[in-house]
Amino acid sequence: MALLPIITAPDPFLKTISEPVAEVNDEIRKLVDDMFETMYAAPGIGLAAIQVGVQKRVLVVDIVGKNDEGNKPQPIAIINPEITWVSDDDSVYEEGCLSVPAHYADVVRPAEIKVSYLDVDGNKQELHADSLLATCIQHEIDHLDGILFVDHLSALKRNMILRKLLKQKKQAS
Ligand code: GNR
Ligand code: NI
Repeated sequence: MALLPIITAPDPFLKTISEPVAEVNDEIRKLVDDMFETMYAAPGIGLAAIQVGVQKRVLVVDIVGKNDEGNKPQPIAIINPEITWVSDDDSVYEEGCLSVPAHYADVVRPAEIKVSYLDVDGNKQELHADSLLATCIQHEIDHLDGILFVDHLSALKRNMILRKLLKQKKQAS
C-alpha cells in the first residue's frame, strides 16, 4: 500500500472528467487500496481517484472511519457509479474537501440516492444511501465530473475560497 499525494484547488486537473474503468483488474484494486490508505490517513470520509492524480471513475468512502473507537470501519469502493434515483427531499450538510483544505460550507443535495456501480471484483452492485453517506457519494461522483463542492456555492463565496487557496500556494512555493 502507498500514501498518495492529494491535489488541491485551484488546479485545472480537478476540473477534468474522469474515464470509465474498462476492466476491474489488479491495477484498479491496487489503486483502491492506496486510496483507502490515503483517505484514512488524511483523514477523510471519501476520496475520488482524480484527487490523487488518476483520471478514472473510481471512488472510496467510509463514513465510520478506521479510528472511530468501537465502530467497525465500513469501507466501500465504487467503480463506474451511476445514480439511478434521487429523492425529492433534499438535505444540507456542511461539506469539506481534501482538495479544498480548511474551508467548509453548507451544500444542498438530494437526501437519498440509489447508485449502481462495480465492486472490486467487477460485480454489479446497487446501494441505497441516505444521510451523510448519500451526501458523500454525491460529493465523490461530482469529483469524477470535474465538480468541487465550491461549485455549488455562489460565485462570490467560491471565488473567495479559491483566491485564498491560490494565495497560500503562491506563498508556499
Ligand atoms: O472528508 C470529507 N468530508 C466530507 C464532509 C462532508 C461532505 C463530504 C465530505 S468528502 C471529504 C473528503 C473529500 O474531499 N472527498 O472528495
Ligand atoms: Ni472532495
